[in-house]
Amino acid sequence: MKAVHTIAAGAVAALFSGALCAQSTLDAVKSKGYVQCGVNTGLAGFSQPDSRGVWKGLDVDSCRAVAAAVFGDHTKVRYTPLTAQQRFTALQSGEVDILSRNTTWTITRDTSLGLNFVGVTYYDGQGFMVPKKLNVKSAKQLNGATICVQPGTTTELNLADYFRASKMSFKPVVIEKLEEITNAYFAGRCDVFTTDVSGLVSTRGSRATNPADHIILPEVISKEPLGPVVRHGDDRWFDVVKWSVFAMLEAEEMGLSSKNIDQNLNSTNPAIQRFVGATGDIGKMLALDNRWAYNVVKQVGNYGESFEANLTPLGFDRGINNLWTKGGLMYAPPVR
Ligand SMILES: N[C@@H](CCC(=O)N[C@@H](CS)C(=O)NCC(=O)O)C(=O)O
Repeated sequence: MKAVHTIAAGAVAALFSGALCAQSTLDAVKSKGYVQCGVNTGLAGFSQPDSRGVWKGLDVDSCRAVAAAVFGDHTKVRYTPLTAQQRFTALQSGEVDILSRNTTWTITRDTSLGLNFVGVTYYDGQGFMVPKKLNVKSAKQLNGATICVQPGTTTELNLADYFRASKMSFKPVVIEKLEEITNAYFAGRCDVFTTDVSGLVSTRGSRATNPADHIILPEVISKEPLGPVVRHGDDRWFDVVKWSVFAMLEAEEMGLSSKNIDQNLNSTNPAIQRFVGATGDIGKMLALDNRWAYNVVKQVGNYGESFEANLTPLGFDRGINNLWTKGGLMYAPPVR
């Protein structure tokens, strides 16, 4: 018995020393000089390269916020476009440091896939889009419909649940690539395209020949809280990513923006002084410069600025993604 105990204790000690000696993601990111960020292959408003090849969007801004916090330079990000099916393996294998790609926080992903969701950057739900000419007014009229859906998504699972619960049948057309699935839908190869409502609004606004020819049905059949994700087992990196994202929300709540944060560097408000790093040592707690949050807001903007720059032009309302102080769900824990 004694020998067994000794071996077990030795194994545990070895495991611990291995874990403690392994280079943390923050150290690895600092030494390579950039954050490798997994993003969508091209979803307007969330992550898409512009005509000059510069990645833009709400999900991209989470990556830029981390780079601003870590390096004081929001451009120190490299992007890996990932389909829904590729995304978790890319994060688990270390190919990317963060996954910021319209990914729904679920218990399965948070536990058995070995991931940590840092928070929610967009509260969403699954919907259905149909051509107006089909004259469908409700999802309850979709019995027997051909439905375009992407594999490896919560969308696929919710779709099956919803039709079973409603005692309806459907014919799935399962296509992995966004480009191909939207082409299939717009070419009439399926009657319906289903995904997160944000994905529907985005693809309708950016890819339909005439957006007004397509309607999004009133039923929202699921909760899809979307947010950035990191790997299990690296709490310091988890903290850095989490607070970089929270800083954008906290800034909006405090009335700090990229336009006015410089004027606030000499604020007499103690909460603002701490936030911009004029007092206290919050930066040190994160192993970052004390100007980490200032850099996020100065270079990337607050959450509302990102929303307005990326989503408002596509017709998105703040809705439940407004701050809790304005009737929405967006709430950052205190930066203190
Ligand atoms: N939020 C859902 C769905 C996310 C998702 O992948 N949606 C599709 C439709 S907008 C997409 O982004 N496809 C792009 C691609 O796979 O390249 C999830 O996390 O499973």
